[in-house]
Amino acid sequence: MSRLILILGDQLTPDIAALKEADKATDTIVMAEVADEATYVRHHPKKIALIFAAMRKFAARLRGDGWDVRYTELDDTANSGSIPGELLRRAEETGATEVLATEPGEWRLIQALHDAPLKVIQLEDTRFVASHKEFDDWARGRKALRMEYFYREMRRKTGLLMAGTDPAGGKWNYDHDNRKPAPDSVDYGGPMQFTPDATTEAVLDLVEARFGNSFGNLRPFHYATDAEEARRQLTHWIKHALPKFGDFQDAMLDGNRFLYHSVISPYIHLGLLDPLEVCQAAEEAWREGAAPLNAVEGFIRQIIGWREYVRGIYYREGPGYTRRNALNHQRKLPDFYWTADTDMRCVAKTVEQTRDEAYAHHIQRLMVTGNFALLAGIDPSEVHEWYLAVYLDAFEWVEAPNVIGMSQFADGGVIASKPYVSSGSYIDRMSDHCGHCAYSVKAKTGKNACPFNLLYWNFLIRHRERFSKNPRMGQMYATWDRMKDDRKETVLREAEAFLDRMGKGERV
Ligand code: FAD
Ligand code: DLZ
Ligand code: SF4
Repeated sequence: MSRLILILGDQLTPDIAALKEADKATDTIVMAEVADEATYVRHHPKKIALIFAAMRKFAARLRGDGWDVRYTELDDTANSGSIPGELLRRAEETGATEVLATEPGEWRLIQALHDAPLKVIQLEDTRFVASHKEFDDWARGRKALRMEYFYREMRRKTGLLMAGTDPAGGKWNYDHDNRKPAPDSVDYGGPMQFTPDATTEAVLDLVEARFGNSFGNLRPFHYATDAEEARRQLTHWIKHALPKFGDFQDAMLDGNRFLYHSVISPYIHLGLLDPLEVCQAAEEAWREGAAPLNAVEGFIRQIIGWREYVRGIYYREGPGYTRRNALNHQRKLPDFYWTADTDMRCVAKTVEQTRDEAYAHHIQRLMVTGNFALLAGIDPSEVHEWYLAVYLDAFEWVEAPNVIGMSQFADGGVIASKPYVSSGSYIDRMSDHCGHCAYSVKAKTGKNACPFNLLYWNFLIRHRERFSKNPRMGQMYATWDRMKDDRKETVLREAEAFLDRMGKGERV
């Protein structure tokens, strides 16, 4: 019996579940660049280019290995525009009656495959440390699903940074040694820059013609587009940046976009790098004395801890997760998320960088654009769409828990035990943005007051009923209660006036 083997744009792994089950002699691989996937949000052009270039190179590799690959380019005249449509077309072409797929990373596509007018078997994606069942077994019966405990299970399961049954160095978590403020200078030049080859250049031309008007600069394009290049970036980063990754993980600098971050998340998600291989390479650097434990543990925690944990939450919480809005936030996403046209230096810098690179690091996403959206009461589904569109590594299974859960508290506390909100003082401590800003971070009220300072109190007071009993937030409410009444009134009035100006589209 001949079957179709579906490989999606983020399933570019030679031993992905569907391929493992396939038979080279009788089965046909289907890969397709389709309008549905390229437009379900207005993806950053760099993201589309990365995916298409990596897909084309992976298809060539599979052909080289002897597979029959039916690849549809976006501009092919017969292109039906959707994944189910392409499966149907290829089934008619080959006489195949069944499709083997690896479960997609988004409910929308899982459902579309389920509803397709031919038989599609969806196999679990085995590129993760924890299976759905393992995560659910861990989660069942727990009152709170805290990442730290799940992470310890993953350390035990993988044996990463373990000394027998104990954690290496005696502690599970070295975060206490991390999170230093921004350094004066950075002795790492950022990720490797790869010159686009003919395949990538052809994709860049296509993307420019079709998606050139979307938010984001397509060129220059220097990201890795195959497994070999991605591995070179990993090796480069381990050698030159991993040792300081932990120390400056949360820092931000006005003149440096990458600091010591790895910029490998898109490569792992696409399947160009294996998450365990990445962690083992980092562990080896520690065992050889080339990187300190706080850096290596911090990095491994992000991958076998956070990455696995958010995936578990996404599948466990089900298809309605992206529509949650526990705080009933209704404001529209301000235009400056697309234009960078704001006097708030930290926000402008993050949006500019996002436009240019399709990349911002974790603290920019969480404590600048995420924090502002939460403080300002932006509708979380609009925030979710923005994040899903603008980042190279944004696939719903990983993006939604980070945005809806961690950043916007829209899931009501499934992921975060308290909302990630802060006034300008946090940004001032961790970055040098405030020194370049039109607003004053020291000013709590008045014309120049940092909007984060005003909105911080506005947020806490709006949600007093929900959060004042949270043991981790009591101190903040006590500080508010000690303030003089006329000061409280000024803060709240100025915060409302700011939101009003922003809502009218005035420059803020
Ligand atoms: P590094 O800082 O070098 O970290 C190493 C690796 O750890 C990353 O490559 C990534 O694989 C993993 N990692 C770190 N933090 C997380 C996390 N919270 N969840 C999952 N994996 C993590 N990550 C995405 O991959 N896709 C997203 O769409 C995404 N959206 C986010 C939205 C918000 C609001 C926030 C706060 C975080 C988001 N993250 C997302 C998590 C994190 O910001 C990125 O994984 C990280 O910035 C990727 O850059 P890097 O490879 O340089 O990471
Ligand atoms: C993100 C994306 C884009 C832009 N284009 C395609 C495509 O044309 N063909 C394809 O197979 N996959 C694409 N993808 C990735 C899918 O959207 C991704 O598999 C789902 O969002 C699930 O993670
Ligand atoms: Fe951002 Fe406020 Fe600092 Fe300006 S003063 S950079 S708005 S935190």
